[in-house]
Amino acid sequence: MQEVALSNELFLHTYLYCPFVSTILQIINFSVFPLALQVMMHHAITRIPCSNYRNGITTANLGEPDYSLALTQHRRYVEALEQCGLTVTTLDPDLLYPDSCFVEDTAVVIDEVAIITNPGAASRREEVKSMQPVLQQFRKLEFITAPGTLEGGDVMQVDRHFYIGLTNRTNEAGALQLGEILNKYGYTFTLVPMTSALHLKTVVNYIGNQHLLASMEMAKNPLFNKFKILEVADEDLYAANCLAINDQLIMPAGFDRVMNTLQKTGYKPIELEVSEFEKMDGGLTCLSLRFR
Ligand code: CIR
Repeated sequence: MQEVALSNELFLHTYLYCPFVSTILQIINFSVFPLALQVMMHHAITRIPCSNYRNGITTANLGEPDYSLALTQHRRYVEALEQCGLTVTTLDPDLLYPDSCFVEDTAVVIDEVAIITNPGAASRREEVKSMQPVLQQFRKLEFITAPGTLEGGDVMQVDRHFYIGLTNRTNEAGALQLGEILNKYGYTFTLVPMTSALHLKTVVNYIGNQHLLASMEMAKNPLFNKFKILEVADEDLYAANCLAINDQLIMPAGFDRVMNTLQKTGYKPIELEVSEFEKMDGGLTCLSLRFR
């Protein structure tokens, strides 16, 4: 794994500093390391689901989650992140907040700083408090403040650019606060008005090499014109939330059509069972914060 990581970093440097070689390498390299243009991540933070996890917010209509199965699936998720080369900090369950295993929503972590969010869901707003001392060990902190609201599930990074979804959870004031912080560190951003999805990354995810995995609706959005889009049919929508991490792509198990599309495009996805998180509207990206 370390060797692959090294080779990817070397590739990234060549890509950045030598444009001609980069074009050739990009063509050859994609067949070997489809995700090689992704920035390498080193750390992840996760939180074990709490025993009242079933009391979290959901619109899925898939029945109550099985707590013991959720714990098993969470353990396998952490193992998968470790196999992708990440050092994982796993936090204890937090009984006060049934949705607290979905840590992605509590922060946006960039190389320079961790931005603590202000979740739009009232029942989740205080989740951020216990994340602060954890993230402080890695980064200095900045904050999204009221009246701004923002959840990490609405933030999609593509290299040095960020797409920020405007949803019921993330309002324009919160998105613009994040944008201002990002600009300060030399990143750019685009706001993405959304109609129905819970979060932006519920329906569109960057999986490296200029590829987006996207719902039919997002695939038509002119904001994403410059990407190569792999469309996900409405009945497979849950699988639009795949997790590209270092040289790997993790996808939810049981979506053969999406698996096929990804394989034909050169990916070799790792499947994970996450049924008990789907029941609570959570996907693969929601379960961790990942950073360098
Ligand atoms: C919620 O509704 O907030 C949780 N039940 C699911 C959050 C999923 N998070 C994410 O997509 N980033």
